[in-house]
Amino acid sequence: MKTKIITEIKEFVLNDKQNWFDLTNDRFFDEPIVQFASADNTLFADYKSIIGKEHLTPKEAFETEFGEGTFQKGTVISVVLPLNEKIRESNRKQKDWPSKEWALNRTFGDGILIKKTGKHLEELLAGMGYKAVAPYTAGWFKTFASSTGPASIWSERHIAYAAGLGTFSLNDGFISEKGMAVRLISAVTDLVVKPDKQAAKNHHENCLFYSKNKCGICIGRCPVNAITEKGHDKLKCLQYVYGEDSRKLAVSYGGDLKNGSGCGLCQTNVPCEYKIPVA
Ligand code: B12
Ligand code: SF4
Ligand code: SF4
Repeated sequence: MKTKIITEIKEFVLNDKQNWFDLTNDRFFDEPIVQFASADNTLFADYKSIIGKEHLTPKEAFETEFGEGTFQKGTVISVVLPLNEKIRESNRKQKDWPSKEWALNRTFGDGILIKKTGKHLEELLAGMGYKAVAPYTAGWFKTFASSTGPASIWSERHIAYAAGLGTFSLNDGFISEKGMAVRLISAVTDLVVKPDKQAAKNHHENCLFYSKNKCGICIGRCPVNAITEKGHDKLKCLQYVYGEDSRKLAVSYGGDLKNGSGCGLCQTNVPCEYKIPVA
């Protein structure tokens, strides 16, 4: 079952017609990584205190979609979508605003393919006789204001952490085997499979700043000083990444006003851009 799901998701992402960027003449996303967490993983309950009581457990997410009492046991499938080299490369040179490639990926890559992959997971599981919901794609998905800034009721990075796909970092970004310049999506299903192991000793292990007491290069990459040795100022970041200037920039490049340009300078031209930098 696991092999079939992994193979199908890889094929879907690599062959989907919308996973093609004329500007770079290449894909938006390269081959994904797919891993599995048990819905019983105690981390999901811990997230109620780590993130906020609004954050859903897999059972709550599943039952929000399919109704109370529908979930007994199951699995959370988490997918890492690595950004293509050409998009990453274009953003490495940037100092203030993201490159055209990065900004247009927000509209035509992130804006379409993250959710499409989630929907594909749902359809794939349905075809195998199981129910599945990708919370990020659901009509009831929402963000909320937590005590530390904007958060959501289904944090893809925390889900990926539970599936053993990587860890967090100084700037909050999730560092996977394919680095930080990745996007994430997941689904909860009532299919039960053997979960992947959590290899990390703690939730910061893949970041050089915490593991080796060095680096901090992302601090200097941030154009609005939203990153310091104390961490990431989400409100400063939010204003820059999705503020009015970012929206205007996205439109000037031919992208969508609503999605804005993003930024991601802290995800490119850094040692964790496309790999785990901790040897
Ligand atoms: C709200 C949001 C934002 C907010 C807040 C970000 C944040 N840090 O939470 C703002 C607007 C600032 C933002 C900015 C960006 N975002 Co955003 N955003 C989201 C969204 C919608 C929800 C995030 C969420 O729920 N956060 C919850 C809070 C609680 O997370 P946190 O504070 O980082 O968590 C900390 C604590 O839990 C703490 N902690 C303390 N004790 C413990 C114990 C344990 C065991 C653990 C695990 C953790 C822990 O460690 C964590 C890290 O410091 C997600 C999509 C999704 N549904 O997940 C995308 C998402 C996080 N964004 C993404 C991206 C790409 C961006 C941008 C690069 C913009 C762009 N596209 O150009 C910037 C990058 C900013 C940065 N340095 O991270 C990607 C992340 C990819 C990655 N590799 O990390 C996501 C996952 C979208 C996606 N589907 O791929 N974003
Ligand atoms: S650039 Fe360095 S300090 Fe910043 S997240 Fe990456 S490894 Fe950690
Ligand atoms: S996304 Fe941009 S504004 Fe936000 S922390 Fe990273 S570099 Fe700074």
